[in-house]
Amino acid sequence: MPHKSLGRYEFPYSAFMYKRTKAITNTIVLSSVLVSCASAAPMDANAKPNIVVIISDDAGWSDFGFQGSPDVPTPNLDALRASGVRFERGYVTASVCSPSRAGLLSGQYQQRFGHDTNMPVGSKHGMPGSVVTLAERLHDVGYATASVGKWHLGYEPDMRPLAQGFDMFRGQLAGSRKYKPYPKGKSHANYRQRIDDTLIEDEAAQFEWVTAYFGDTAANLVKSMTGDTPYFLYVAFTAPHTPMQASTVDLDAVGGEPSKRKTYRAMQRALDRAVGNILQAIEASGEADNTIVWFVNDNGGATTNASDNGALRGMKGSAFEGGIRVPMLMRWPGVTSAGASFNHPVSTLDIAASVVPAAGGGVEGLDGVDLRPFLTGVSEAAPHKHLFWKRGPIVAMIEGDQWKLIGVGDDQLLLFDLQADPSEQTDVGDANPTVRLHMAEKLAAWADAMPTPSWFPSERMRENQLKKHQPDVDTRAKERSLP
Ligand SMILES: [Ca+2]
Repeated sequence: MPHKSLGRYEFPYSAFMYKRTKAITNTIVLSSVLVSCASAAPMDANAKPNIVVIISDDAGWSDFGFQGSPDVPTPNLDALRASGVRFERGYVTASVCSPSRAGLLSGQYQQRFGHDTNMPVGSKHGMPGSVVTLAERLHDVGYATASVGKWHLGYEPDMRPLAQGFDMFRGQLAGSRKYKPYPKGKSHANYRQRIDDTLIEDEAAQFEWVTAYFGDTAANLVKSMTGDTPYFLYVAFTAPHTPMQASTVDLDAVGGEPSKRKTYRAMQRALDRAVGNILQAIEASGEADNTIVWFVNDNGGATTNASDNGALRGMKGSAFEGGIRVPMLMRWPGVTSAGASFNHPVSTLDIAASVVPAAGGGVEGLDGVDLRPFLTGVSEAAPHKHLFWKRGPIVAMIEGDQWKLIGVGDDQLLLFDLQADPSEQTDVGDANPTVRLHMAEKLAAWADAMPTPSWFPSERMRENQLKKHQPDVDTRAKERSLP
């Protein structure tokens, strides 16, 4: 395991050179000069790839142009899709924000460290400092690392970004916040933006809208990355998570009568534009050919934000596909083909398992699969034999491309044939008792091997989880009534 230390890393990089976002003018001048120099030099084909992971929050399965949405245009993300692969069956490791991020950033099933579910704002719980993160693995092999946007992985000092492998943090600790600046003179410590670990006292002097701020900040970081130091940039937007807030410009642009859906569409518009800024900065850096870009939504469309989960059953918080199967794109020059589609199940666990070895780092303890041979066609098999989920009273498992088992409480097992029935309408357990039994044993063995969760969902959330997997919750309206 890489050495784990607390506190800021003493990493002599020049890449992340700007210290204050309001010093952007200077940064741009400086980095344009450096970018020009870098572009003039021939690129080393063996150079370690830059790695950019971009996350949206609570978006619906259908709510992107590249997912076929008729009313949510996302031209920038569509361009990313056109230049890389779309994962038709991309899964996150949890149906809610915090454990999903814990799985992605640790590269492990987050249950291994008791992080099964969300923790309250300001809680002492979170992803333990002892977990070796993707950022730490990359940092150990020479990467400059930056986290921008929503953290939501813990509030204690040893759980914050600077203690989890990131050289820099430009974001907030809490899982959501209002989109406009907080006023001066109030605390809002968990919600307010930070520069590393220092609260921005006067947010209005820094930005007007937090979605644009995250995009601009990430784009400026890309511009500041120069020379031989590879970088890992993790950008977690809060859009389109509640509160439902959109700027007048975006509301006017999407048109239509005022409604929650209209606001949601405007929030997606702001998200796509901010992602576009990042992608543009990567292009302008001259290093797009050596930069991996991953885009993924963190969990299913939320019950509260007017998202559209399309044909998938369930929403955020559910083990049905609508809670855990998400829009996912990736561009990896030399590995992915432009416009390709990948049909086998993949997981956000595979991000670390794919990029860390490409960066020359250690993969010990990672739960994912290196997707490169599957994406290049070296292997035609499915990357995963099994994928597992567990949160509160619900457990689930996918086997191969076909079968999905959901365990509800102590006494209910639901079996679905995802190939014949991707919307999970018909429990086929009684018709396939051998499959059900075999999978139940496998799932129980996995769940039993995990430690007791470090904290638990509230009793109300637990009850909602049980209810939302019952057969009578068979409409979107009923799903929405159970957050
Ligand atoms: Ca979320």
